[in-house]
Amino acid sequence: MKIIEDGRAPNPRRVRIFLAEKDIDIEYEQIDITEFQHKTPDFSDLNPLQRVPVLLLDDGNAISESMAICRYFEELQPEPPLMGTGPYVKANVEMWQRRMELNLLFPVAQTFRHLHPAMKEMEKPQVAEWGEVNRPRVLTMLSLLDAELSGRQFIAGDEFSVADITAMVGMDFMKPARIERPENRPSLERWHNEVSARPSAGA
Ligand SMILES: N[C@@H](CCC(=O)N[C@@H](CS)C(=O)NCC(=O)O)C(=O)O
Repeated sequence: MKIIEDGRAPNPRRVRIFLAEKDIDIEYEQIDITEFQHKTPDFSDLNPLQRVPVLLLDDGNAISESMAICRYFEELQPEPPLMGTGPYVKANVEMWQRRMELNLLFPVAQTFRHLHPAMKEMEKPQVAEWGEVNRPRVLTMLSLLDAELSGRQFIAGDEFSVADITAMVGMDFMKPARIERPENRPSLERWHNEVSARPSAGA
């Protein structure tokens, strides 16, 4: 079993943090997406969408989509739970995870992909206007999060979860996306400092 990834990219980082939280050791194979190594026929057989990360199982099955990979390991090793336990908490974690993916990580990534010169070859066509549309969406989400986090420790409640992982990776990816961190968001800063101090954040 191994994970094929590019260690610089945000989605593989989500999976690495998830596995570090669970203390799961796994082989990683690095490919360079800037050299289009994810566009080869062999890689496309594993993931026809040509994206990293991909989890390759010993039986030859391949799983892509970061959350599907995380789900596989959550089922394999439920402790510590990162996707909740019981119907309400599981649904609440999923709700926040999806919000963080669709309303934070995605607009940060779109800003990066459509405005950063380094993405010119990978994102075709690069539509600068679409990049600019997404920048304020990030800031709107961060304001909402600041208000939410004034009332609880983590994104989905009192326990660290996969929603925190997606949110932290999204927020950290603002730097390469050249989106300035907003000032005067004390609860957001408190939360970001706390999750960044966990050993898994360096995975
Ligand atoms: N929804 C996918 C997104 C994966 C994704 O977009 N990966 C990026 C790296 S963070 C990638 O492979 N980019 C290559 C490309 O755009 O051609 C997931 O959650 O894993």
